[in-house]
Amino acid sequence: FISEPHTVGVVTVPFSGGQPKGGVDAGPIELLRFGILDQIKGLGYKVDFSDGVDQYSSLKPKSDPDVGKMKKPRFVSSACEKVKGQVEGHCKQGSLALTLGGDHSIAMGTISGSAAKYGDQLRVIWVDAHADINTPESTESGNLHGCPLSFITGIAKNVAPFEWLTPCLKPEHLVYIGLRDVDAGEKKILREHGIRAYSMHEVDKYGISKVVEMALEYLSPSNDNPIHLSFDVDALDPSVAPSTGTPVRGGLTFREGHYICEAIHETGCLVAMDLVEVNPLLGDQTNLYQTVTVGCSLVRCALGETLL
Ligand code: B3U
Ligand code: MN
Ligand code: MN
Repeated sequence: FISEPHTVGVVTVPFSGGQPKGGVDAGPIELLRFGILDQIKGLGYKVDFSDGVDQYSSLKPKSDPDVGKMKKPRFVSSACEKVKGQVEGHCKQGSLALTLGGDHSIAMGTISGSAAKYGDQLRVIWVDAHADINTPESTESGNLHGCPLSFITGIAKNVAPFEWLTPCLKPEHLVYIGLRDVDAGEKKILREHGIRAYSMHEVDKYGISKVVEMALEYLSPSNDNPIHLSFDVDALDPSVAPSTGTPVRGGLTFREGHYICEAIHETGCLVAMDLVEVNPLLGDQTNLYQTVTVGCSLVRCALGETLL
């Protein structure tokens, strides 16, 4: 398998319903304002942004009471179902699907969308401070941005109102990089399902290049599987990406984050990328500038900017 997209299909998801803080819905607008589309074109890609900046407020149900512990479940479900359709459309046209969030709950949609095209071949690299694999039972916060992977992997089954979502990723087809804030319930899930995780401890111990090498070798020993990169900016250290809802100290450096994107680009197998949890309303202008520009440059590196 070799992915040689000439076109990047951009999906903007101004959505914040998977967590309580306003502002993350303005992430896509800021990334666009800082010129992410022209930057992608500057790398030689065509940009398919035919959907424009989508509105999600119209999907908001009049009433959305908690289901068990889950907060805003109907809103999150319908937003993710819409995202799935868009990402699936881009993937099926042979474009690389780039999704700009929005909070990380939207990965239920993005990965369902790329899996609709690539099926069981798909592999996911989840770069995050958090494991985002709580089930509706294990979640302490009830925030669905902490849960997408339990739905996608089918560790949480038949969850109403997410009937449209069918499990599409085996736990062994997922790898984490950057973890440092994992709930007790999530640790149990990771252990029970034998999920491969490189936390900040492993990044310190082996160095980022070895970690990425091990992750890729584990996921795709012959380097022939399509890869979906889901990048939460809170994986980066808060000194690098401060404008995000749940910053955790001790994260990836600027270069470590970029190295991950560059190495994944080098595989030639990247088919989809999410960039999520940029919240322009948190922090001052300098924080915003830093966070949005680092987001843009991660995307450029995943698309091959640093190739000499
Ligand atoms: N694990 C916690 C915290 C969290 C997850 N994702 C973020 N924060 N960004 C939870 O709420 O499930
Ligand atoms: Mn996340
Ligand atoms: Mn996170």
